[in-house]
Amino acid sequence: MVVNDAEQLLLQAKQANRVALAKLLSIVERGGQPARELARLVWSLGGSTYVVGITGAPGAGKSSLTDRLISQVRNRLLEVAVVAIDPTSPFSGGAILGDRVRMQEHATDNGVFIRSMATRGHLGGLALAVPDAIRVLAAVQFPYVFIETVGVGQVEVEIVGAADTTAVVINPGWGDAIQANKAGLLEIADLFIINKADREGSRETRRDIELMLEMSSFKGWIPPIVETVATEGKGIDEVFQAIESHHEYLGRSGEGEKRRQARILEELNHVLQAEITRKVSDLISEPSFAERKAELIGGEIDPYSLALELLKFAVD
Ligand SMILES: Nc1nc2c(ncn2[C@@H]2O[C@H](COP(=O)(O)OP(=O)(O)OP(=O)(O)O)[C@@H](O)[C@H]2O)c(=O)[nH]1
Ligand SMILES: [Mg+2]
Repeated sequence: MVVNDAEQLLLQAKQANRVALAKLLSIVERGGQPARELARLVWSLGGSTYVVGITGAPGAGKSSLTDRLISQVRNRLLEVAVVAIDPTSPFSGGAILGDRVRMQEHATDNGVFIRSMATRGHLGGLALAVPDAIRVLAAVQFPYVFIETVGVGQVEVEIVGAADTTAVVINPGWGDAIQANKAGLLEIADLFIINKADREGSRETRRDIELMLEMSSFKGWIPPIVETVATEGKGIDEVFQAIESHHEYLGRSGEGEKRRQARILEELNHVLQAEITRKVSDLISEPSFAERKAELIGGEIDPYSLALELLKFAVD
C-alpha cells in the first residue's frame, strides 16, 4: 500500500495523527478522482459528530467566538475541529491567517484541529467539499466540528446547510443589515449572537431581531438571542448552552432527522450535477465531438437536441 493512500491516511488520522488528517482534507479540497474515492470511503464511517456553523459578515467576531467555544469544548475534555471557509476567495488567503492568529492559544493543543479550506478546482465547489470535509472529520470521531464562514448570501446558505446548529453573528448597530437580509437570516439562523455587546446599540439590535422573529411564523424552535463580548469571554457559556438546547431540540422534535434526510438528498443532487458536468465536459473535449460542434455552429443541429445526445453518451 502506498504511503499517501487515503485508507492509510485515514487509519493514521484515526490515531490522532493531525498531519495525516490535514492531508486528507487537502485531498477533499483538491477535488477530482481522489476526492471522490475518499468521499466514498468515509461516507458511512461517521459517528455522532455535532456540526456547528458560525456565520456572519467580515469582522463580526466569528473567529474570536470560535476560539472561546473551542475552550468550552476542551473544558468538557472533548476534541474539536474547526474549518474556516471564505467562499468569496478561491484561495485561502489573508483573512484565514488572521483566524489562525485569533485561535493561536489552541495551536499547540492536539485535541484541537484548525483548518482553512478553499475550493481550488473542486467541481461542485463548497457545496460538495464542505460535507465531504465534515464526513472525514466525523470518521476521525471528532464530537464537535465548527464551520466558520463569512457572510449570509446564497453560498453560505449552502454551507450552513451542512451544520446541525447555525449561529449568525451580528454586531450592535446592524439594524439595516438585519432588515436587508431578513429572509436569509430567518432561513439559516438557529441562534443569534450579538457580539461586541461592549459597544453602543446592542439593545436596539436585539429589538430588531426580536421584531423580525415576531413577524415571522416560527413553529417549534425560536432562535434565541445571546449577547457576547468574545474578546472578554462574556456570554460564551450562554452560547454553548443555546447550542446544546438546540441539539436537544433537534433530537426530541424529530427535526434533526428531517434535516439529515434533506441534507442527503441535497447532496445527491450536487453529486449528480457535478458528475454530469464532468462526464459531459470530457465528451466535449474528445476529437470526435468536433464534427457535431461544426454542425451546431453551422445551424444543422440545435443545442437542445445536442445536449440530450451528449447526456445519452455520458451515461453509457
Ligand atoms: N470590542 C470588541 N471587539 C471584538 C469583539 N469580538 C471580536 N472583536 C474584534 O473584532 C475584530 C474581528 O474579530 P474576528 O474574530 O477576527 O472576526 P471574524 O468575524 O472572524 O472576521 P473575518 O474572519 O475576517 O470575517 C478583531 O479585532 C477582534 O479583536 C468584541 O466582543 N468586542
Ligand atoms: Mg474569522
